[in-house]
Amino acid sequence: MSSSKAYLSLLVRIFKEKGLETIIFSPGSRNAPLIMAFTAEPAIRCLKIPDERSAAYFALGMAQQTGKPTAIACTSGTAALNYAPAIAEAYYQKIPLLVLTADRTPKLIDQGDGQAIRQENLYANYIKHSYTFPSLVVSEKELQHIEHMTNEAWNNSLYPEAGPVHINFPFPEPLYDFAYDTSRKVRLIQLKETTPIPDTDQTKVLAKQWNHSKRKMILTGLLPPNPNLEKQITELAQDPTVTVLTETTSNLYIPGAIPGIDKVVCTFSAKEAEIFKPDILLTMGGHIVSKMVKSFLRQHQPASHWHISPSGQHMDTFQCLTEVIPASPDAFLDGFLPLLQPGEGNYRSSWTERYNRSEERHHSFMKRVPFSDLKVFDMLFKTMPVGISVQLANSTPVRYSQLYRMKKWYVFYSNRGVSGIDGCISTAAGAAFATRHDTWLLTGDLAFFYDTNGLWHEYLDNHLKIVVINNGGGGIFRFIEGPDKTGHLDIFEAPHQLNARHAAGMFGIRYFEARDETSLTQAVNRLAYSRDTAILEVFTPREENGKILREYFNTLKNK
Ligand SMILES: Cc1ncc(C[n+]2csc(CCOP(=O)(O)OP(=O)(O)O)c2C)c(N)n1
Ligand SMILES: [Mg+2]
Repeated sequence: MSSSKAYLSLLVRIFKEKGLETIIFSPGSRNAPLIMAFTAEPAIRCLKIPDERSAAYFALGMAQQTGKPTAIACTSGTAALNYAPAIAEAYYQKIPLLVLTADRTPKLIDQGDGQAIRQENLYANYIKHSYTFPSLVVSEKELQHIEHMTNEAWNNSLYPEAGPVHINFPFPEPLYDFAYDTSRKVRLIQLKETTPIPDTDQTKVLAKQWNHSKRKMILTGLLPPNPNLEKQITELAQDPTVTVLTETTSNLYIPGAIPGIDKVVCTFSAKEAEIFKPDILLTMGGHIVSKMVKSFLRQHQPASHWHISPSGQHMDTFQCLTEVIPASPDAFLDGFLPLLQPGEGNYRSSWTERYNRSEERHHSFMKRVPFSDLKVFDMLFKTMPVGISVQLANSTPVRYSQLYRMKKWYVFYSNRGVSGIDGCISTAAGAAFATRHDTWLLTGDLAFFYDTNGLWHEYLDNHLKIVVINNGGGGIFRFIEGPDKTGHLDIFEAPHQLNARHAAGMFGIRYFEARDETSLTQAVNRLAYSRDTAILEVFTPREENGKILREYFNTLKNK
């Protein structure tokens, strides 16, 4: 192998063989060897996004949709630090990313060299695995070690559950002397994915307990669409002693299930909460959005909480975990369902009745609610085109979405791993780019302005549509208890007079705006038919939204 970095040919070829399709570069000099190595391999698509924070979220959006690792590569220094937010989100949302950071050689760290920080294990607290490659790779033994680490890095990004893996490359100068070398046969280390089979004895014990209980609750978190799981839970929901609570981001449409959890839980008095709490709680999927159901189940803890986790993660969200089921939900329910006997009781109907009461009040409230965030989301979920993917930005968009019974033809995604408002546009852009499928991002204004760099690249196309609900600041802080009692609401809300028109202009994106029901109906249509990426900005009354939402919940609560 000719140059000191020729070993990079091995890395590229192993990743290619493993199935890497896309790598996203951010500009720099130290990462030149990586740029030259990957661009020499025609099978791998090389993209470029200047802002590392945005590039990492874009890669996350792609991997969120493909289920395959997307690679990102940057230069040394703060460039690498800017990957951190998306890496943390990928870690907690279990999305595969290959994070490649170029670095100075060890002798230059803390010695006054530019762009030099301690990058070894830089993302320690939210990375599945971190490798630092040697600065110099010449011997056969060293090459075999590179092969081993490269294979392991790929496999670790997917098994037993997906997540981000980091490789740090201390590159000595010269940086531009790379030549792609395909002479050497590459060694691949296969890791055969096995679906963990639940222990039948454990399943029998659980089924016995389940059959004896009169109050069982299934609560689903963040999940990609899964028709098989939907069928299994629909069967479970036939049992009158079982209530099924789903979230919009669970993408499960189950007859008889409760899709608007907050609309029911907000109505419970302390005494009622004890009646509505389950004896057994069965959870599956990722993070739960509803703050109300979290506080309800933490205060009124079930005797048993079973969590299904393929990697055996002890996610104790309600501080009453009693069982971890190390399997995929499908595999566990396959063995569990045949052992069940339907019970007798009114647990399910007590929840359904309360839900139906709230639904009635919801619809009558919607008929008289003035133009506001609540009304805008109601109209959007009734008029957005069929079959689109919906990316929900954090803060109120993902929360408002929980208040509506969704149509089966929408698929929902949201960065609920760490719930940051800092990468919502970039993630949606990556998802639209990877799928070439109509993707609508519903975002607040602060989240929009925070990530306008998510528009700063050449991979925007007509599949991406952005709806900005501009309520003049962090509207959520006008609804939750606390901020308005501090006397410093402005620090929480960060009010502003900005609009998205100029950002759209800067990036050459079509722009529509709406300020009432009529203009919103027209604008949603124009957005849907726009042949290019487009932004619809909807202005709502800053000081009214929080009051209206509080009045909405009070209406549901009233005896
Ligand atoms: C990176 C990051 N910084 C701060 C927060 C805290 N935070 C949560 S919601 C929110 C306000 C978001 O405002 P906007 O996007 O306008 O949504 P709205 O509340 O108005 O719906 C903030 C600042 C966060 N989640 N992520
Ligand atoms: Mg806002």
